[in-house]
Amino acid sequence: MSLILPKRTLSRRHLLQISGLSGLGLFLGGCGTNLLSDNIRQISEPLNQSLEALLQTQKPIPEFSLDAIEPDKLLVNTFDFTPQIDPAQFYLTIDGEVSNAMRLSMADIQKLPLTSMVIRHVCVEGWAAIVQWGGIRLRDLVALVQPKSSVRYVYFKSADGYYESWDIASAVHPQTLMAYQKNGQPLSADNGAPIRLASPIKLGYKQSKWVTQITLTSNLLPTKGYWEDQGYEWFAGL
Ligand SMILES: Nc1nc2c(c(=O)[nH]1)N[C@H]1C(S)=C(S)[C@@H](COP(=O)(O)O)O[C@H]1N2
Ligand SMILES: [Mo]
Repeated sequence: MSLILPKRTLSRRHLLQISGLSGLGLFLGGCGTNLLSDNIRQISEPLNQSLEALLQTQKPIPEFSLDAIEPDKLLVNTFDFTPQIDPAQFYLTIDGEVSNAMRLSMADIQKLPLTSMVIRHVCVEGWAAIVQWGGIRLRDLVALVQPKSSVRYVYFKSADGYYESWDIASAVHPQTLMAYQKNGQPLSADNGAPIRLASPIKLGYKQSKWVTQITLTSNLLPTKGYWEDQGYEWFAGL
């Protein structure tokens, strides 16, 4: 079964609005085996006002052209091991201080609007690479779960034990993606398959690979991130 969001569903209007899309139907799959369809039916509130105001102020940063991509320069940088995740068994959980916590399959995620961008990835270890990432805007996922007005931070949990936290403004920036493609190809396991963070506004270590859970919170915990808890800067803006 697939579900077309009803016309008057505010979340759909807001999704289209914040994505800068128009007239594109948003189809969400799921056969009642996950929570998606039920949650979609319950969505009736607009994004909270503080988040709406934030979205209005955000400007995209300039991107590179496709011929600027440097395929050999993106080094695999993994602190421990590469999890092998079966995309058919995979679910991304989005929860925390939200009205509609969700569990999305890759099929669900790939039905949402795809954004592609060519940006520079910068690692503190002294290398950088221009990369094309394709995926869904994190702001669209945030809109779907209906955050409470208390939300200030976003936590990301990864399948290798990595964890990260971001400020909400950076998380809902129009070029912060949950990416499942790299340089026009499906993401490889080494680069974070089935889904990872990608953004031109944060250093490489903020860009969690193998993300399994996204949690919206009002507080920053004493554990802020894998590298941050060993002394790296938390904001890590570019
Ligand atoms: N889950 C997880 N995410 C991670 C890392 C990691 O070790 N585990 N390394 C980070 C660092 S330091 C960088 S530079 C980028 C590297 O991404 P790449 O391996 O796809 O080039 O992933 C980031 N995300
Ligand atoms: Mo890095």
